Amino acid sequence: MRALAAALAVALLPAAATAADPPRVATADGLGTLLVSFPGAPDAGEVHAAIGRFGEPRAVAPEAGIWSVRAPADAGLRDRVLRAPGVRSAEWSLVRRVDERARQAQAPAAPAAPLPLTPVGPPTDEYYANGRQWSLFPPATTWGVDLTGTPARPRIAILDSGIDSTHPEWSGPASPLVAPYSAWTRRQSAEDWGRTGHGTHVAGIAAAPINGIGVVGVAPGARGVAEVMPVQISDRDGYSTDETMIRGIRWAVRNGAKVVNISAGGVGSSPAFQRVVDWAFSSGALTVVSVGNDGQDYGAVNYPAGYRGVLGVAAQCSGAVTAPDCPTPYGLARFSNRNPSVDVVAPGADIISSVPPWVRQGMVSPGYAVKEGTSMAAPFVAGVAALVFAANPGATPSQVLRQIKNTATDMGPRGRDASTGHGLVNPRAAVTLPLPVDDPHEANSDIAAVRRVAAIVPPATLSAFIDVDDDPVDVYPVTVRAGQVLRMSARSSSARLRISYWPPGTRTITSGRPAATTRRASGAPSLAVTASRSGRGYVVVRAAAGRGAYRLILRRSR
Ligand SMILES: [Ca+2]
Ligand SMILES: [Ca+2]
Ligand SMILES: [Ca+2]
Repeated sequence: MRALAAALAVALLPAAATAADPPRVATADGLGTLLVSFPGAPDAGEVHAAIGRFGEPRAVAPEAGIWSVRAPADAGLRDRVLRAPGVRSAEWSLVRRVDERARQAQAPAAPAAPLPLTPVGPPTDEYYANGRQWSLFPPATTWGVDLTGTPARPRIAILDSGIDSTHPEWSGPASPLVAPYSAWTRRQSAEDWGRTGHGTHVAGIAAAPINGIGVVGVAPGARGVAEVMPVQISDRDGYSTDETMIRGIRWAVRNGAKVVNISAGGVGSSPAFQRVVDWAFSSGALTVVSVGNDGQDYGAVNYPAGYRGVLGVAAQCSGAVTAPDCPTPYGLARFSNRNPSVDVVAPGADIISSVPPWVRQGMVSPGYAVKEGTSMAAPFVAGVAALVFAANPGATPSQVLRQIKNTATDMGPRGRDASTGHGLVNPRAAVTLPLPVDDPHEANSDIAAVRRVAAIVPPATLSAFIDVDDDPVDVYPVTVRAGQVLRMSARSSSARLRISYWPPGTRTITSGRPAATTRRASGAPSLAVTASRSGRGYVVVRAAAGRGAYRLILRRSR
């Protein structure tokens, strides 16, 4: 197993952190991993019958119908697998990379202008008490230790290089670490093996315990109260693949994580990965992802940040002006990607947190170092998400996702923009304001996501939420009979909608054409269609503009 990691690391060698590296297939010994998705959740026998001739199928996330085959990475194979019966999608597992910035060799940035020390209550943890953790104090944030008081906080899974369980923040009988797992070795152990201690650093930002030493996390971990799950998905050099990430997400969700942090990404997307994100969302877990450090205006979208239903996080600067990264105090870091994957901004430059003892780069004292990157911003938001879940028992990922976006403080151009999304995350508002109503049908952006949802039998009236930027498509399975007239209408006061109808047998609404669609988008579209076939049809509501609640009314003749 170590050999696998070593072989992969070698194969991936071009490690230069150039902007927007092209998509790269993760290969070792000329073999690649083809991620294959099926409708529903077929069993091993069915999968073997479909694709066994291409290689031994391996379960990756069978609950979401995701399997893989290892095979020679040649272009023709994917096409052949795609033609196999029942296969919905097939893509090579691509390489991802942690979103930590390599700090320049020059002297570390001048320390931030000393922050006025606010008397903040109990934590005596050194770097909190002396104000070094600027990201937890005004004017950067509205976070306060009082927001962490709710006793039961959900498990946060840190999908990364692992967490150093011998570190004073993470060791001893009070250690909050639970259910460690390595998607590389498949063992239930996830010691940080990263050369930069990336995972231990990310974990500290989200959840370092209040224990009188070192640093304080946004949602401080504590055994039995706010637990932290180390899931190893990256190799020693910070590289990961779609397959290891999907295995990591599966482990996290099956072991009770409510928040999944991924501080890594790369270009190139996959329907199979989207499906796993949807499955995690429907299973009650919110995925928080860094948007990447390529720093390009409207540059290529990185994944998993770009998938629907994940919270994409960009990086905020501290009060210290460090050209060229941070020309504006508390502004957006120049390295932070600017594109539609950005949902919110959080502190991501000059961030001190825990690291394993061998890490020297950026070291402030043994076991503590400063890093920067959107990698550091994502776990801040993961911590906020955990606090929102804690303050609202029973909250769904859809509610927590929208709460964090709705309560963010606008930055840059007015309203949502591609550089800063909805703005700077506002922990106090997110934790203390009432949650938005649930969007109970999510995740429902394509047919695969609603595969296990019972079909609606008209007449029925549904309430849901839609957003042209973040949640533009809702799919509803509906029972129809040949010859029946199905009448669909929607009402929204804030979004312009379009309705379409797709007949039984449709596999995806991302290609092909609907059987019928409204001509124009409006606040009150309606559509009638005579079903030509009986079975499970699909009513699709799309937002052409705006966002907000809507009602969908379904009726049928006879
Ligand atoms: Ca601490
Ligand atoms: Ca804005
Ligand atoms: Ca929706």
